[in-house]
Amino acid sequence: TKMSMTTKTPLLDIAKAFEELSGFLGSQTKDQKLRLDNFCEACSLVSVLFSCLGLAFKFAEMEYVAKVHDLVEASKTYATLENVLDRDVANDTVKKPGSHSRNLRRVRQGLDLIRALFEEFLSTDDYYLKDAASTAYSQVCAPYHTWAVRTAVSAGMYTLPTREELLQKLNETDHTAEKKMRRYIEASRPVIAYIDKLYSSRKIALDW
Ligand code: 1PZ
Repeated sequence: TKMSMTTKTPLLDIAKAFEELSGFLGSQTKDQKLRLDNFCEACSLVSVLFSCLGLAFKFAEMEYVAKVHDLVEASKTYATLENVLDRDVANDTVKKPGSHSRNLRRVRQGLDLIRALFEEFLSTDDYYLKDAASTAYSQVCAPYHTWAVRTAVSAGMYTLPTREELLQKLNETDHTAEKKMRRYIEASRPVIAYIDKLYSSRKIALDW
């Protein structure tokens, strides 16, 4: 209905938060930098999606939330994403397990996974989410995950809710979800590209 197009839902909050970030990046003058606390706020909203995925993805939720939490802690010391990278480059800890720059890279992969998942979701009307989720995962995350993690994820795919169940949990219909997912897909792209550039401009390859 017309009402639910504009009703406040988790998906709308997520789309809006990323539009704010991408809007900021688009309007950015030379010395404005993306603030880490603003970035973390948007990333935290994404966590609600996990509560819709069921117990099998509890581990993914804990992993994602822990990484975002680490960046929230870092935001008390580092004002911007650039500051985080610069510090880890200076200390040679960009890829060190648990470092802020490594956790930022992981969170970025989570954001990209959701983008890919929404794209898959919109390109089919399958009753089960397994194929959409598997395709998104294999494109975005699988290349960087260990065999053990990939195996656990592919087993978990069978336990995903159905399309209808997911929409219901998100308080959406196919119709109301579509526009919000598209908004996230568009808004997350420049944010993800911005993060990638933080690494590549410092000569850090993105193959991990
Ligand atoms: C209908 C929706 C279906 C979505 C299915 C998506 C399944 C994704 C499962 C991802 C499991 C990740 C498990 C752990 C990965 C870890 O190896 C790395 C370790 O990083 P390290 O500590 O070595 O630096 N952790 C991560 O990559 C953290 C982020 C993973 C979570 C991303 C998912 C976010 C999106 C979920 C969609 C709602």
